[in-house]
Amino acid sequence: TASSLAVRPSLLEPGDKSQPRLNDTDTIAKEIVEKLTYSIGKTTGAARLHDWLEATTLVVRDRVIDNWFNSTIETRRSQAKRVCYLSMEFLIGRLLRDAISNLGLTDPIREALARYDVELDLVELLEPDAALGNGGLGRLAACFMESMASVGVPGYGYGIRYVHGFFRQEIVDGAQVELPETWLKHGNPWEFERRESSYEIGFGGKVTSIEEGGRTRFVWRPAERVLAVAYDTPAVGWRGAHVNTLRLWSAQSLDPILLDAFNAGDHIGALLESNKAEAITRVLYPADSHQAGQELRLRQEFFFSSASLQDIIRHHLAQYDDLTNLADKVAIQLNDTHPAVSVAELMRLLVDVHGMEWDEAWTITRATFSYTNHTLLPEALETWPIHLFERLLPRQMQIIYQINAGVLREATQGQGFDDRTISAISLIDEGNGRRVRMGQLAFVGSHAVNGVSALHTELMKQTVFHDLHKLYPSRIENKTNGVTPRRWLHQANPGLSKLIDETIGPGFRDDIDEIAKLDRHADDAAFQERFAAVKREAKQRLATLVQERLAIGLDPAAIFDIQVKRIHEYKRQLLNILETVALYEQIRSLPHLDWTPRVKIFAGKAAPSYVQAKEIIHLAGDVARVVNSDPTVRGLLKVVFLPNYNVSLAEIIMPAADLSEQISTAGLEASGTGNMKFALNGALTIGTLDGANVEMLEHIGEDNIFIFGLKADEVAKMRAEGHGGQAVINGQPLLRSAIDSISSGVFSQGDPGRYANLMNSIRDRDWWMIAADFRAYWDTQRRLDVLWKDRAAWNAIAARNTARMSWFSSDRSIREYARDIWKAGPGA
Ligand code: B1H
Repeated sequence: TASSLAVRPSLLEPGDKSQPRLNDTDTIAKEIVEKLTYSIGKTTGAARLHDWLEATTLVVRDRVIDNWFNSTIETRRSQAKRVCYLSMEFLIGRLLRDAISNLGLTDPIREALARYDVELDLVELLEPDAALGNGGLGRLAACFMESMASVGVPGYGYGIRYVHGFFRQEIVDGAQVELPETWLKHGNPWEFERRESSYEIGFGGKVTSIEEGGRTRFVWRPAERVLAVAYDTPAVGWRGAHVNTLRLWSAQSLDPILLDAFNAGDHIGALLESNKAEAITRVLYPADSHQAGQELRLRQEFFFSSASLQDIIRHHLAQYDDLTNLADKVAIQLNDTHPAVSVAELMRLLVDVHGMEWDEAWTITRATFSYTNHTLLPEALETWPIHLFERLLPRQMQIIYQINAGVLREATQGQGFDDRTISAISLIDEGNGRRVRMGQLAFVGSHAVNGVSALHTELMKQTVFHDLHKLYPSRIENKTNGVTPRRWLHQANPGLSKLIDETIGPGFRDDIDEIAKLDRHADDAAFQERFAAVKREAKQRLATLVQERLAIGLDPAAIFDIQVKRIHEYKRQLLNILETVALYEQIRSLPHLDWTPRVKIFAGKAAPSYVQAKEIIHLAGDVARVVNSDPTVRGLLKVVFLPNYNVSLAEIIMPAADLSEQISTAGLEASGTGNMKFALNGALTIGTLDGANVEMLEHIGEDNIFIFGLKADEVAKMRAEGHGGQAVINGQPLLRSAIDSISSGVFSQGDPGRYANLMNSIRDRDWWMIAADFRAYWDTQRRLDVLWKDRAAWNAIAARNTARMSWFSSDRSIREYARDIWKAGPGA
């Protein structure tokens, strides 16, 4: 088990005689007290919990660093290919428990702290949750960092060190209020500033050309320059075998203060430039599945792209002194289009700065980059107005035109495509006031383009990239998402991990596929009971949290029916709320029936400017208030909206779910990853045939997952035929009554108009197929009510979910990327 895992002996530099660190409780206790004394300046008697957190972190960090050096040295020595994962978001959450658990230090640290009456669990809770991301896309990047380290891929995450991560959500009078998040307030022991790794990033200015040896050379003279400074955080793999680096960039001005201006009495003006520079990495845009179109966002994208590429090139030149082999030694993955400007910037660096010929640079660029698409939603596809792009990045704009000319030449001369196809392929959208299409840029600049589930990848070929797919028919491939079982099973659910240990042995911790051995036990009554007991304990923990935070009492004997994710119309929290209202009304009118007790739990943040999403949050809270105070449904129905959903809250919620809601309008959720975390922890899924649900059905089997509703092609067809909601509503009394109640103010006393827009949108267009899917959803929920009463049957299905989810480990995803796209990692 975890405590018997030893950290690898430290190698450090060849010839280093330092002894490997000991990990017994005595040694750890001694080191923690030493840190407390000499690094923090506290006695054990005076130390507060925060001090213990810091001291413990430093002790763990020392061990991480030993392994970090080993990994870095080994990658360099073996000249292994490096994988650079460029992402605007890394939603890594807390790091201490992750590091402790992956290093196998849980028991000695727990015991060492206990000697001073300090509880490790309480210490861990004090660490701020690093929320450098919005949702699934950012969390995927975090799972991938952990899996790259666990699988042994030399990975470098590149992103932005936002001072303010994802906003903190409070609910005030039912409405979402956004508050600034300040994760760096008490410093961050996990990061190391690398002042020696700083790069100048330019914006604006002019491009000139000079003739040089029969060749035109372009020189960009930016009007503004800011400094990108690196901050490195170690990413520890399972058993500490490999430690990778997450390098986040922070913006600084080259001149901290304009002294002339200051001395002339202009004290504010003297700081303007430095404020403007630092603004670039100040805040994370809270836009999920929606393009944030402001100039500052484009600055962020170019800033971290350029800094990362300059770093990659410097590193590569230092080792190989040659750029022609760049693609053999580096793979760069573009996590969505947010770093897509990298394609133009790498061309600029190779051609303008390093003097390479255009054609050779283009071959290398395409061989180096690959691109992951995460959404088909039109409103999320990034495009930038040409005038903004060329004002901010004049040379990159020229390069994009030149790339475009080459691609369009291929399409017309090589393929004889017609005008419509050509304008669909073009990197420039001529229709909407001329814009640069970042998806097209990322696509043509990459040798591989992937979707994140089988269905999503198919739809990519049919929709957004239909025409580019015709031009480059072998470029698109699928890489279904995954989640790391270390964080989402071992750490989040130690009770379940222990039960699995005791049932099939600990081998599943090293090879998650072994978890399939649980399948044989799923029908065993004694095992089912232990499985149910673990679930019950997790539900009790969540119930305690809900009691503390919201003063709502939950009965762990009820079905915990949970939908947690960003609030978005396509994710259809509204469908869930309408079913809740319909159920509430049914229980009230037929109280003598044998209802199955349910707790409906919601959590998630809305983008601050997304009106409908905010109304949905308000409605969930309004419904909760009315339902929870109605004595006629007491013990049968409770509704909870938990504020401030984040990674740490997810770690408590995932193990506590009986039922996982994955009910997006089919064709709109690219993959989903919460669906995987829930099922791995033994929740049953009620869901549509969307995203990775489709593949979960294949792995878990149709008897063990609860699929309902329209399929993607049916949704597309109905939309094309101008489907509206009213006719459907008229034929469904339960739905009609729920909508009428909400519209008439039953849940918003004194403000009956509050949900008029939300309800009318279902009656009129029903764009998200809420009315269309209501009946199928309701029926499936009632089937689950019946199933719940057969405890053995439910528990068997729950256990089979856990047993059959191993394919959704991000280790599998990473091995596929490494083998098919990066040609890197063990065995490459
Ligand atoms: C996903 C985003 C996203 N898809 C734009 N797209 C953003 C788009 O700040 N922005 O501008 C931020 C995020 N995020 C999610 O990615 C999908 O909706 C999920 O289905 C998927 O599981 C996840 C990871 O692939």
